[in-house]
Amino acid sequence: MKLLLIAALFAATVTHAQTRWQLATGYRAESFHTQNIVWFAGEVERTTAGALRIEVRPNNTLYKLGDIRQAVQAGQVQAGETIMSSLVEAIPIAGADAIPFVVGNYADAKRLWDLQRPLIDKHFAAQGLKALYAVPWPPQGLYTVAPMRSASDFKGMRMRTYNQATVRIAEMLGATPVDVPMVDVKKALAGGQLDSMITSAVTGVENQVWSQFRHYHEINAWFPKNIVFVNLQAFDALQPAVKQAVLNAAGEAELRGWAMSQDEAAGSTRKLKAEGMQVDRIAPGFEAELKRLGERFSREWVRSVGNEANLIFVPYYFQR
Ligand code: PCA
Repeated sequence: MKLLLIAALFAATVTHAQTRWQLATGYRAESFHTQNIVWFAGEVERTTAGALRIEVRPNNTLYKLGDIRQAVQAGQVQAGETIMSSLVEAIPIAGADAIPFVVGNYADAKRLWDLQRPLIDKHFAAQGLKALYAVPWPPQGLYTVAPMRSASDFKGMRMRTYNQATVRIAEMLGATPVDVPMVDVKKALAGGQLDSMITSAVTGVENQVWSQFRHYHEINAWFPKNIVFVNLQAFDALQPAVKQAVLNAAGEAELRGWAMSQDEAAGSTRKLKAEGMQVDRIAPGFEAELKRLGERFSREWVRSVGNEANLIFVPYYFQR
């Protein structure tokens, strides 16, 4: 009896010393991003001997993807993940990884992130947030129900969008933007609501889009990143050793996540082919049209973001 009591008291002290965070994300538990977060959380728990436990809440169950940043900022939930380019209203520079045809491979995506990160850290801190790590989606390709020969083929088509950049691109093509969260793409397709979309091969596989989309064009348009972050006060409240453990695990998660993304890129494209989709490049004329559209997008973007755009793109283009 006495032993039990001691054990209970001990457990109570340990529980008391334990911090618990919840981490909200809008992507499915099976997504490679979420699996990486779960792995990260496990590392944090292990290396802090249970002093910090991070419970991952996927699939929009705690907060919807679009509300996660505000919820973390307001301290309603300690941590979250979102797609960085969805933060452009609060942090314009967060859209740097969703500009068409700037980054065409993972090495350049990494160079871009290295230049973008200090600015993201600064803006996050000013908003009471701390960025932990970011991981790219595989390259963004173009899905269509029918073969496309030129930009004018998109007029009046319904194009699925997931951030402000994809909305602007749909507008430039004369298509109708339809905002569909990643986890609802399959449903929207089954309901016949979409004629095209720009996203990764892995997102196509997760939503089994081959039932509707027949074509996947590998245009490598951009490499958008998901970012994992935490409320700054919650982070600052941790013991120094625990903080360090979180940062170490975040560094590892970033490296691991980039490798996972590359693996997914190749595997998912193979899967799309195996399911009978036609995977190819687009006709040169159409490609040239898309590149011009990308240039127009870049000009608009730089103009709206101002000087911080130079802090990224002057070194990106001129200091290799
Ligand atoms: N998948 C997510 C974002 C980018 C991607 O590849 C989506 O389609 O919403």
